[in-house]
Amino acid sequence: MLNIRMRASRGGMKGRCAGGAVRQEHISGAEGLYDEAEAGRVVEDYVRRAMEHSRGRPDRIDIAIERMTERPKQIRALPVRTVRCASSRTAQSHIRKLLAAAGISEKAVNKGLEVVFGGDAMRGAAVILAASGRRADSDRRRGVRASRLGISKTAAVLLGRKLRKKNIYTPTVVEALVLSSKVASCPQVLAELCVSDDPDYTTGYVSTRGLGYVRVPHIKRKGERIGGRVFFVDDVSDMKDVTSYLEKKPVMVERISECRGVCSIDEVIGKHHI
Ligand code: PML
Repeated sequence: MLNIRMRASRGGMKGRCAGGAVRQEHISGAEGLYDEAEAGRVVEDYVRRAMEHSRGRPDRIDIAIERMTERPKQIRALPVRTVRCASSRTAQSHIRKLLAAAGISEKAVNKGLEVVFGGDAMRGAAVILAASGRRADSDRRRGVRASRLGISKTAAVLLGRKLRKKNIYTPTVVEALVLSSKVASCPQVLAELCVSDDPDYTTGYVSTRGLGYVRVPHIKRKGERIGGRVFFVDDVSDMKDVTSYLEKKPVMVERISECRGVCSIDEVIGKHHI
């Protein structure tokens, strides 16, 4: 099995932004776990996606193809729903309630909101200790990147069908759900908060094992360049184990859960799926 990853960017200097150098602008990215026979088709598809992205034409596309030496762990996708939300102010209140329901302290939530709305673009996710609110990722600019993840063909077809029924089928939703399902399968992770850094994409999510993948519309205002991801972890976690699982362990979504439509925040918080 191969892990194929694509990252398209424009301008700047990879990995450096000190001394006045301009940081690379991220255009798009994608990854999955595939059989070797699919490599050619997937690379072609990724290059086309990178070239045709609405954020503009990249001047650099990095493709990495890596053979997995370990069989992927098979997981079930988180159940999906969308919380009713009409403004970014309501979104903030929903985020607080959802994270509190997962046992994240107010201190840690404040820190998480600071990361995603603070405007400091990171390539990976910030890791925050759920009780103390302390940042636990060692490289603050890079963070931790959930990777070596994918969805099987059968699961992708089933998921596509379920998401279409709710009118939310897009590659963005599928990829975010696959990533958040891997993140939630990491035993030390209690919750994830995500706000897209795409200025035109205003739906984010909070995901937890208990509540599932909860989409939050209007998490930011259109045109805002802010965004980011936060993984909230148990304070006693060994960060080496967490990072190694999230970045290196191959994980494949093989089964799909329920996809519901729009629910009120009380319905979301009052009804746990496990
Ligand atoms: C991203 O990858 O930029 C974040 C995507 C968030 C998707 C939220 C959704 O629409 O379900």
